[in-house]
Order: sequence, then structure tokens, then C-alpha cells
Amino acid sequence: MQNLSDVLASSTTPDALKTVLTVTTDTCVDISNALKQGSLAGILGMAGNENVQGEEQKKLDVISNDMLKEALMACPAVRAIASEEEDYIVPANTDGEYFIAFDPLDGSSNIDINAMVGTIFSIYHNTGDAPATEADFLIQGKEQVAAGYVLYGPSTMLVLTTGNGVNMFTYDPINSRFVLTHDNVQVAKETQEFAINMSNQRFWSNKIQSYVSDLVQGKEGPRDKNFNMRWVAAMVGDVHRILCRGGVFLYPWDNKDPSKAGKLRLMYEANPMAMLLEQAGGKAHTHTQRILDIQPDAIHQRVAVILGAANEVDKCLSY
Ligand code: AFP
Repeated sequence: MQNLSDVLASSTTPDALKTVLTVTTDTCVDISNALKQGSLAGILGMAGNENVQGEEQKKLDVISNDMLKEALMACPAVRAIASEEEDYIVPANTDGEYFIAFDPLDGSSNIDINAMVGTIFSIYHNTGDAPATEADFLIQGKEQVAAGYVLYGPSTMLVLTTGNGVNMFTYDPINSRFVLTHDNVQVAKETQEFAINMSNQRFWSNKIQSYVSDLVQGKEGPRDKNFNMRWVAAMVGDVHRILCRGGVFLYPWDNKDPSKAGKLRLMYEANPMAMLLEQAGGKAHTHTQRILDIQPDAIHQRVAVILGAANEVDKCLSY
């Protein structure tokens, strides 16, 4: 069986990027081990502060962020990092060649109920003579050189693309390695499963209301087929289900807070997931454009997200 280093060694991935990926995934194994300790290590609950987006930080958000930050800052190939838990980008090594944006613990509200969470990462190539600035970091998602996530579920899994398809690896704790368990992952074009937080229904646009209403009418409605619904409340878990068995995921624009374009963050949630979905034959859009074409204007920018089975994303956009 092939492991992560075999797969990277047999690819055209540059050595410096291999190092960044190895540092990232090794640190995720440390995060996974910290999560397994749960209450025993006294690391559950709130940290007592808010991140720049006004969200209360859990202790494990802060711990995971510190672990990734420390490991990546010490890696000479890293030029700068950006994180959900850091107000600003953090320049690392001026002569490094990679930017890495990450959500250290996506779905952290699931931690206290011992449910699925994950680390999402997005990597860009960039060089320059001066320390990196936020403006340098604002690169379109289609320029990502690698993207992926580590899912902390019943098993710890790495899902990775370096622009040549999507591979899934399962962590083998006995031999301390990620083993390739699914290669060339593909998402079926059609689906009968959707994911959306229905409690926001009254805040959605009329078009999203009509689309979802047609889904829930099932066989008796205009779609003439029944749809199932699932919601993990951690994007990493919902996207993983779609990569495993298909589906469509929506976190649409809503008018709950008109100052926000959506809930999910472009640079470390939407872009890496969009790259994975497209590499697996799916699609990822806002209500107006392909996510990977968005020119970011801020590191913590939010976007609407409609991603998954290609034909179902098209169907949603047709509303
Ligand atoms: P947290 O990391 O704050 O738990 O948020 C998770 C998330 O950003 C994304 O992973 C989920 O899909 C979405 O929010 C869940 O949002 P709801 O709270 O509306 O269910």
C-alpha cells in the first residue's frame, strides 16, 4: 500500500511544496492526538476571546492554530501564513516560496459534542524580496498549487489535491503514516442528497427558497425525485460526505447580516474546498460566479457557497 510520502515522491510536486505538505500533515496528526485526549487534557471549552470575525474562540481553536503556526513559521519554504484565528497575515521567511491559508479547526462548535471537525488548508506559490503583505496574499483560488483537509472523525483522514486529481489517505496510528485508501476520487454529476442549514430559511433569497422548496417536495414536486438532507455543521464533514457519496452543499447568501456576503470564508474554506470539488469533477460557485475566479479583497472575506455534484450545482444556479 502506498503512503503519503510515496505518492508525493512519485509526483511532480516540487520538493519545497512536499516539505510544506509534510509539515502541515504531521502537525495535523498532533492536533488529532490532542483532540483524542478531549476532556482528559482540560482542552475543551472556550478560550475566553473572540477572533477578528467576532466569533468566540474555543481552546482547541487556539491550540490548533498555535501548533500549525509554530510548525509552518519554522519551515524555510513558507513565506507567510493566514489563519481564521489570526487577525492579519503573518510573514514567515522572506525567501520562502509558499503562502498557506488555513482554518485550524473547522466546525469547532462540534468539539464539545465529540463530533467531526477538521483542518482545512490552501497553498499558493509566491516569491518576493520583501516580507509578504496581505496584498501579496490576495490571490485567486485558481492559482492554488495544493489544497486539502484533515478530517478528525472515527478515523483521521487526509484529502489532498496538488492539481492532478484528489487522493484520500487514512491515518495508520500503528505505523504513524497516512496510507492511500481512495485515489482519483470522483463526484457523480447527479445527486439526491443536499446539505443546508434549514433554520436560516427565512433569511434566504426568494430563489434559494424556491430551489430548496422544490427539493423537499421530492417525487410529488417539479424535480420528480426524492431528496435526502444531511447537515454536519462542519463544512469539512459535509464536503467529505460529498466526496465519498455525492451530494450538494449550500451556505447561500442570506439577509441575516446584510454586511456579510455569506458565512463561509473564501481563503481558507471556500477556495480549498472548491479546488478539491473541481478536481473531483464537481463544481463550486457563489450565486454569481465560479469560486476559484473570485479576486479576494480581504483575507477574511466571506462568500456564498454552492458546491458538489456538477448537474445539481447547475440546477441550483438556474433558479
Ligand atoms: P465553526 O467552526 O464556528 O463551528 O463554524 C463552522 C462553519 O464555518 C462551517 O464549517 C459550517 O458549514 C458552518 O459554519 C455551520 O454553520 P451553522 O452554524 O449555520 O450550522
